[in-house]
Amino acid sequence: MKYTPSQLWFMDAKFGIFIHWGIYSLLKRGEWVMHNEKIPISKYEPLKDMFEASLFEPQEWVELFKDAGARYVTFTSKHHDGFCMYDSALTEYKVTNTPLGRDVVGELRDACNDEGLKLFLYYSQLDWHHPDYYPLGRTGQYAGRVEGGDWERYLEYYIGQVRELAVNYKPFGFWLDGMWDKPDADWKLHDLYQMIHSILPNALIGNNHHRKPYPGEDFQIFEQSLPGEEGGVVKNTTYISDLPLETCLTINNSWGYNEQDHQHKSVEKLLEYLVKTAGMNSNLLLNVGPRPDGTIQKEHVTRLIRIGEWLRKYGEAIYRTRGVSVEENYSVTRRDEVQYLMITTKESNVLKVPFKYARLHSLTPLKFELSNSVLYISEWSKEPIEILKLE
Ligand code: H79
Repeated sequence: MKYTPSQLWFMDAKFGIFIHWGIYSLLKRGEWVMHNEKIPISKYEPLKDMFEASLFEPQEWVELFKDAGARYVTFTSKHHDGFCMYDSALTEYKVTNTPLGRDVVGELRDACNDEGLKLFLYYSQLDWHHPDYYPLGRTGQYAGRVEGGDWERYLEYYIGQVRELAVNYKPFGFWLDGMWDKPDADWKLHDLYQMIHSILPNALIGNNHHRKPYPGEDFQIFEQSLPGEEGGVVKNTTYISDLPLETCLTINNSWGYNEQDHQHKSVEKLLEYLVKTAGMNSNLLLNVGPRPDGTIQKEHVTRLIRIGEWLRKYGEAIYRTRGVSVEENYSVTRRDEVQYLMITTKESNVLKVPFKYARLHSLTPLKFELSNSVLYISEWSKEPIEILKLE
């Protein structure tokens, strides 16, 4: 497959930060709280009058993400609750009508531009708030909407909103989600993608529908598991296309801020994901869910900083590489003629590797010998992941 310059940029970038932030953050129980707790629109809407986010500093977010080694940011412009985090002309249900009163997407775009990070916009095609999202899908039955909305009008609304995002914010790409709520509906995908590409010919479109990519999509998304892996709540397709790949992942088990969720993955685990996704030729999109006040919880900040420290030391094995393979104990990436063998589990001191008598040298201070495609490790380093370079 011949890749466009945007796709090549994307594949080289390797690491992005996902942000889930909206009025659901106020309830501190994740971005699905409206559906999970059967909160009707009449009770949920008033959250917008409480959204002050007095510590929202997009510049600080973006500096942190840059320090973490991320090359791009993907932000929820509208999640399933239907609330818009940008200044849409098509609804009053938006962040500029909150006490915060600022255009969050616009400010984040400016901050990203200042720091040289690319911006992708997440947009939920599923909408638990819009009266024309009808017939209802598999979720959103407790919102209290009257029956009889007009699906054609909803299509105009949502495609119109994506058009606004394209025209007004010119993101590097779009990250769509929620189609799985009505898998058999006509979402006018062809029109949607054509519209985006007519306004922004180079924009990258990805859609988290968990299926084989559709024509017009520029990258393929996997959620909460490595490409091709089965299992978990999300039924990703096991089909891996030729498109650039991206795997999105939560640090704990929540996308939107969840005060009760303390199951944060260790830095070592997160680095293992980064190395494995790179070995699979995929990007990693790692999520943070800022608090309602606009700050990012310290458990996540410290992890991002440590990932950044690691990438500053060993980023040559990740950035601008292509995946070669992922094995039980190690992953391999390459850049032109150079290959990197990254050992993710230090269980066995004897590893069968794909190199014969090659000239390997270590980037991490471990002691090893290679003989006849077998690597004998006599001493591990203290680094979470051992890296050997083959030139
Ligand atoms: O934005 C984040 C999540 O809120 C969103 N995608 C990520 C990036 C997401 N929503 N849902 N899921 C991910 C997976 C959930 C699927 C299920 Fe279901 C919802 C399983 C059961 C309820 C789909 C709908 C399958 C049955 C009903």
